[in-house]
Amino acid sequence: MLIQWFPGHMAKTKRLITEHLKAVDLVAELLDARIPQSSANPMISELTAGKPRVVILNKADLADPEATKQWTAYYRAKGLQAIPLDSTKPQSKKVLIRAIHETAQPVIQKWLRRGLRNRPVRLMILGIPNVGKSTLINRLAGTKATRTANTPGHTRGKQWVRLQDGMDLLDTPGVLWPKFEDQTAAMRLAATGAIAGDVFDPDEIVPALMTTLAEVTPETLKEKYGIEDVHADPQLLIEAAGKRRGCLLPGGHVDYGRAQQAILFDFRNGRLGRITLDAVPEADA
Ligand SMILES: Nc1nc2c(ncn2[C@@H]2O[C@H](COP(=O)(O)OP(=O)(O)OP(=O)(O)O)[C@@H](O)[C@H]2O)c(=O)[nH]1
Ligand SMILES: [Mg+2]
Repeated sequence: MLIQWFPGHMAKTKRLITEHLKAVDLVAELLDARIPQSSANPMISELTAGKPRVVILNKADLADPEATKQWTAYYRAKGLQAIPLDSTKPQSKKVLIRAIHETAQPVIQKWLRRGLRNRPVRLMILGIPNVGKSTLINRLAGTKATRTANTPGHTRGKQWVRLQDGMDLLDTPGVLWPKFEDQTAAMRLAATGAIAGDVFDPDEIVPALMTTLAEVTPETLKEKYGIEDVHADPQLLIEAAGKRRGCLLPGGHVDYGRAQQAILFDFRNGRLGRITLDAVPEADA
């Protein structure tokens, strides 16, 4: 599978993030709640070593609430703060500010012991493409227009936005590279839209998506596409879905290409309901 994230690009990203990390006290790691494992950068722990981290399961409005609960518990069991979020909703700001504040407590307490009061906690947002970084920054910091009213903070060359409660947010997120060597993860990233349509082949992605849907939510395939035998060959599942969605050629045969696009559209836009593709690893569940 062709995914364009070259080694040179990766090295540059790593340098940039490492550089930004020196200036922050904590990181917010954004994951896609539908695929927490697949949307995680494989080097995140290494990259952020030593910094408190809050895991944000974003797009939780599109994910299965029960699975999100399990994922939240999974991260908390690992000692990480974790919250589900729909950052398109205004209410998400309050929830997030509270979680960041909690995550920052060890840092704030350490400063207090050293007599440092009123020092703002600096944070940055990290995540793979399309996971919602800009939406979240805008939610926290306001639009560009409101932001420019803020005086840039302490560190030269970096733009900070003062949030409430003595928190400063770095105005540019760290864009992490996705887990493209793991084929299952790559498939799920493409299915959710994290990988642009021109660098993957629907003939690879959609059959794999159908197989996964048959595993995690067979009843959805029955309800939405009228598929009875979810264990049939994925090509047959796609044809059945195409028929149901009216993707037909003049002779009445299914237009397979259009059927694949319709399935992708339905999944990405929540038309199939709230679905999580990644299950919590068995041993840790
Ligand atoms: N349903 C839903 N959509 C979201 C949420 N957060 C972001 N989005 C949508 O996801 C898409 C990508 O969001 P962006 O904020 O642009 O993502 P990004 O991480 O900045 O993407 P890049 O800049 O390309 O790396 C947009 O269409 C957002 O509206 C969420 O919590 N729920
Ligand atoms: Mg962005």
